[in-house]
Amino acid sequence: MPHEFTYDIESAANKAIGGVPIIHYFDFQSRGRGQAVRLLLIDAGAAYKDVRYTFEEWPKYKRSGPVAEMNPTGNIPVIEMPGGKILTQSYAILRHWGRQLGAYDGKTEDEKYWADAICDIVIDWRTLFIAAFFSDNQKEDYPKHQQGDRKRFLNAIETHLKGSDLSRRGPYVIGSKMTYADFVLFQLLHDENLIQDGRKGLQEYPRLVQLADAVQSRPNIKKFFSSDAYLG
Ligand SMILES: N[C@@H](CCC(=O)N[C@@H](CS)C(=O)NCC(=O)O)C(=O)O
Repeated sequence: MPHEFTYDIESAANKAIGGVPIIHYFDFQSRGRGQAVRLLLIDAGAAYKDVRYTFEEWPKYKRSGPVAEMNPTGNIPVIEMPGGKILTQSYAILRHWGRQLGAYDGKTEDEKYWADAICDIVIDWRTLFIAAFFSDNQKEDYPKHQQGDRKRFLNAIETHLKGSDLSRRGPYVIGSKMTYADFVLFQLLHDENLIQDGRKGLQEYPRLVQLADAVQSRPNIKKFFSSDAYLG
């Protein structure tokens, strides 16, 4: 049976997004696309309920049962909202909640474009990360990824953030205002274990350190990381 858990107390942010979401995702520590979605809720001070599937039980739930019925692609995260509305596709969910909360996006068209562009780069990177990390040949494929694609993406994003007029001053992707793209980027840096151990994995990437520091210093995110709800 999937493990269930509720985080925080229902708030005005829950009202803005239509209630307390139920997040169906892997029981995969505080990692993955599901955690990027949770991070936005945590930052906004919204409560959520987790339904966590172990990797062992997941194939059964993917084939049949509520998740299979809720999402024709058979993927997670899947979100159930009160009243039965179903949300799928993590990046679309982040943008959707951002609009409902009137936050987490740029103001100008250029800012919105830039947040979307950085998010798209992270999407490409995460796809390659997952392929290597969950490969049957992980022992060879993940180190190859770390030295190859991961370095390429780190260099590209660092260069973008240092070079763009919007990003240069930081700390976030579009400057002083946090967007959904910051959650997406931060979560991948976390999942690649680059921000742990004093940002050791980001020694050559000071602009990414600045971004990670800013995200992790936000009051609700800081509180989450020092709570029992943070699972590594
Ligand atoms: N574009 C989708 C991708 C969803 C996806 O691939 N999810 C993975 C977990 S992060 C999954 O469902 N894996 C299990 C499976 O494919 O059976 C999103 O962002 O939500």
